[in-house]
Amino acid sequence: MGMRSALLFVIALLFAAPAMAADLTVTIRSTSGQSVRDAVVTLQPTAAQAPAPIRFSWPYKVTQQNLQFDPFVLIVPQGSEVSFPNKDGVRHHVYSFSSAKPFELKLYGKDESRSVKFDKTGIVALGCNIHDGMVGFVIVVDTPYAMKSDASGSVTLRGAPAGPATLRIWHPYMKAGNNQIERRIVVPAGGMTEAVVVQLRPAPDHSRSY
Ligand SMILES: [Cu+2]
Repeated sequence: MGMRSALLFVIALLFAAPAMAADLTVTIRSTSGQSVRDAVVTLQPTAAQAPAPIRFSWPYKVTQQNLQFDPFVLIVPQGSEVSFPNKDGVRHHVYSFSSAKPFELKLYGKDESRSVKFDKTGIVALGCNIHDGMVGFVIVVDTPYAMKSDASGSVTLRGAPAGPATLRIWHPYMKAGNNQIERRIVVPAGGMTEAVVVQLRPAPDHSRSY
């Protein structure tokens, strides 16, 4: 690349960057003061977005290992193909009754995998016909601004457009309609930090605590 084309390339990059992109950090605690992990935070800007393929950095995969779904909560863009590899020495029979994607993957064994395409947005609760204790969730979204909270209860959505938006926080055990709370916010150009306190029900799956 010559000097002149290199310069043009840099200028093109500068103009390609979205105007006033902001970072939004959300920290989620329970009413008992615990950091809440596995909460799904999504931001839906009110202004129409240019349609672009949404891609997340994590694999679109739910492994069955040690009689659990791993990860417990997976966020994928609408239209994604998710693989369900079995790493256990026993067979699993993965299913969902959720309206966003009812499906059934009949019994399959160790080191076998199946996949499912999630074409509608929504919450898809996963279960196994053989092992009642296996619980998991696939969250199908149509926004690139989506992430689940880490062990410190925190999420940072990067590069969100400044302006009005709807912020949603979902957790499988949240005491709220549809396990979700919703806030209308205005994302400032300089970014923002939100602290949210949520009320949780006890986890029915005793292998996890919140
Ligand atoms: Cu199973």
